[in-house]
Amino acid sequence: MSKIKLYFILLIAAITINSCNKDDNETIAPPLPYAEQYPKDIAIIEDYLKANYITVVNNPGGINDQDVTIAALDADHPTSIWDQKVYPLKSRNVELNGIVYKMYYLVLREGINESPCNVDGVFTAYKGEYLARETVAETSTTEITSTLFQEVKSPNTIFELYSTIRGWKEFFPQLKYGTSKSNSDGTVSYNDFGAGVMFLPSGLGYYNRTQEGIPAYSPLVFSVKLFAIQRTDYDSDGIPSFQEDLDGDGYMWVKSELQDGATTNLDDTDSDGTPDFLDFDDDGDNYGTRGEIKDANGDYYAFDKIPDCSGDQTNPNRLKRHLDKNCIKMNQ
Ligand SMILES: [Ca+2]
Ligand SMILES: [Ca+2]
Ligand SMILES: [Ca+2]
Ligand SMILES: [Ca+2]
Repeated sequence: MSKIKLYFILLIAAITINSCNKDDNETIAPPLPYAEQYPKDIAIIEDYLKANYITVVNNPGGINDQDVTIAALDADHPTSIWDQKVYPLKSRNVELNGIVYKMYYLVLREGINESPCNVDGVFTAYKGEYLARETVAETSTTEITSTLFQEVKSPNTIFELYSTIRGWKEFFPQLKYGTSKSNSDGTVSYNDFGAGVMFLPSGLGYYNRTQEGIPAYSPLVFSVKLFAIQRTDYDSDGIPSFQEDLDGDGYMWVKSELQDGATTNLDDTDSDGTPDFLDFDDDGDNYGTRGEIKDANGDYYAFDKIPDCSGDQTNPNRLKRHLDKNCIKMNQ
């Protein structure tokens, strides 16, 4: 290749990169105030819940088991999601960006196995729709529309809740996974898995970020099936994240995400601002947790056999020694 040709190619590449940057800058508008957007979103969601009914497929072992259809009320289906009693409509309050968001959800079936914590991985089949309020031209009234952006499909990836939208982090710990069976044709059947539907204000979704097929500021409806979970260990200390959930509520947050006005993070042993699941030295004694959960032979204790400072391994209320900064570890 001649030098001139190469130079020309590099020049084109530089122009392309620069123009991409320019485009990116142009599409980034400052986010709308959360306090203005949230009331619109929650009104859309509540109107939607009152104007639509839900049907759920019950077909154990079938690929369509727990598939969800939501459609407008009619003479044959007069009971709204809001009013029906088959699947109690529940809600969680989520404090984020100065707003107390209300997240409605339905647990269609809880599942029979363990729940993921909010920083585990989930293997899920899901369907997604976004909601909008649109004006009907003839009557000048408004109606809520829902648009499918993800048809339900067999899962092929694990989503780490640590990096998903907030609504997923909040909802999945409410479900448990079920059982799985490999079939002779290479497929896998899932049974008794947890399934549910979450109704998310845009602030618990993508907010001002436009996603493929989803406009910015869209309230979202996800129906999900939880087939399997994957435990994580983000601080690589040998203790899975879900076992660093000290108050056992299924959720772990960094300080800025604490809920209900809490000023103390119950999942942060040494109160240094880094919760245990991200802290390689949970008790702040300058000895890494990983080294404190080994026995005299250098083998790791099973989690429920980690002793306290006296060596006790059975008292369920003992303070395990990696969480006790006054425990002298070098002699053990
Ligand atoms: Ca860990
Ligand atoms: Ca917790
Ligand atoms: Ca800490
Ligand atoms: Ca330590």
